[in-house]
Amino acid sequence: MKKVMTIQDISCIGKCSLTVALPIISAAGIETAIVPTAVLSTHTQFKGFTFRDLTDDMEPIRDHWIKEGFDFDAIYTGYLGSKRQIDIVKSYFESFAKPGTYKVVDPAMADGGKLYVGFDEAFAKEMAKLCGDADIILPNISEACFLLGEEYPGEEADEATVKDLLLKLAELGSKIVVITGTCLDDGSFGFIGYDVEKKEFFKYGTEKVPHKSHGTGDIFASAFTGALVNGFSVYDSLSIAADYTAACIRNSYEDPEKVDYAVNFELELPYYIKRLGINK
Ligand code: PXL
Repeated sequence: MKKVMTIQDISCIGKCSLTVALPIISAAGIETAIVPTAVLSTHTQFKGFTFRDLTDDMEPIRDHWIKEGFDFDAIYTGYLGSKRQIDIVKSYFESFAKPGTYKVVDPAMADGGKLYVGFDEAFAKEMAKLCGDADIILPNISEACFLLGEEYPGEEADEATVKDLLLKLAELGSKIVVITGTCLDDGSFGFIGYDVEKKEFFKYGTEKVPHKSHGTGDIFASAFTGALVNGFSVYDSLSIAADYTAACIRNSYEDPEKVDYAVNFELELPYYIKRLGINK
């Protein structure tokens, strides 16, 4: 069995970070090892959330795993709680990434032009350094701007603006840079990416559903990692992730009993599994 390590928080309620990464990557038929960075009562959209920092556990977990000789097909990082955690994640990359191990960084820290509660620009600068150590980075437009110290052009930024951001992101050092949640010039909604070695842009869009929610970036990154480790190309993995995320958003949009803090990712897992061709 393939094995993925994912490093991010547990928001006990919120359907984001580990509570989506673990079920989605497991559904992809992959053993999923987790490094919880913090435990929150809810994600940070809610007021008054609790926050138990687990930074002090991260190095002992790493050292135990080194002793046990564990290895991984991919290391995927999401929401990290502090600058110190970013440094520790770098040491995880150094300790566990072998040739062929994908390093996927989703710099989850902002949306709608604003940093999530608890982050500042110094944190974003540190995150930019971690992006330099990755193979693939998956920021949304807001995160791309905070990584670069650029002005936020709005969610409806056109393709030329996004491509300009991609070229700047490429200078951080990862091999493939992708901006998620972008509006394409043909009116669809999806991602635009840049392959640094091939010097090629690529893009993919699905029908735009007028519904926005926390956690969709985490669903996208988890579904992408699951597809990639199943042997799909980077482009096909991104497209599967975009289709699955769009299906989750549409499912919630059409659900009269939807919650306002997350999307119905659970109900579309059969679609994701079908796209991966598992359980044929
Ligand atoms: O979905 C990103 C995310 C992850 N973790 C926490 C969050 C958020 C978004 O709000 O608050 C704790």
